Amino acid sequence: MSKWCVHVYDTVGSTNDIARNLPPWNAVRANHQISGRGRHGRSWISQYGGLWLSLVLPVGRERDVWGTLPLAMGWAIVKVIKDLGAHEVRLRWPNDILVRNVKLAGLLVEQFYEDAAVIGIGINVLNRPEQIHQELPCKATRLSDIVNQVPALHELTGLILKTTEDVHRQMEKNGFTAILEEINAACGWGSPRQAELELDEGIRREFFIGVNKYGELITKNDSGHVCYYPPFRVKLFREI
Ligand code: BT5
Repeated sequence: MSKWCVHVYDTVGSTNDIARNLPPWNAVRANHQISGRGRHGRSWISQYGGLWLSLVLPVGRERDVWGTLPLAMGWAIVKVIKDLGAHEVRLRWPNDILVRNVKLAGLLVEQFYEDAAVIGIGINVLNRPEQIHQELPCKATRLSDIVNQVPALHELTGLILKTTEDVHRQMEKNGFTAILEEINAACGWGSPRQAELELDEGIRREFFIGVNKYGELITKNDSGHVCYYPPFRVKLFREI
């Protein structure tokens, strides 16, 4: 039997702000968010027709979990979308889900308490974010453009809850390393590529190599030096 208790709203500010007051294994879904947010103060367009969902998950007290949780949960969403028949779905470190090179979904993982995480998941399903945001044409896509049969939002929610619960269990049992192996084996990152990293100290161009067991980005710079970046250090990660 599922552990989840789901609360459904029509309009909210951000589902993450409702979920932050709930204990683990509660989930909040809204049809519309007025102030949906992304990372580093960016906004997230959340019209009717998309899936705007926040899950409260229990986490152990080990520091490493925080770096790896967004990737593990991103991988859970990729699995759900692949199972719906979509091809070429992959992760872009640290929290994007892309179809080819355009963004289908994003995750915002926030920690309000030491032992619980709020996993905010935004998936474009029937909505067209590019109608609201002038920058997004060619950068965003939606589920209904890539699968033949789009599940109803409550069904999609059910699939996500089940898969995130499975991945969470797998993480508790075997740690993140096993999931990382699965991501790498299934080409979760796509092919090797050059990337641009926006850091507090400026922009760097480096070569994406992969992700380590702490969820840190591994890159190589022009002089062959290998660098490691935890997600909070990188404001923007662009593939070139
Ligand atoms: C993210 O941030 O990708 C995390 C998005 C998480 C949204 C969920 S919805 C449920 C929960 N409640 C919330 O308030 N948030 C979470 P980031 O990597 O910072 O990407 C933000 C950027 O993506 C924006 O600056 C835009 O360029 C672009 N963007 C905004 N809305 C989009 C959309 N609907 N589809 C595709 N791209 C979008």
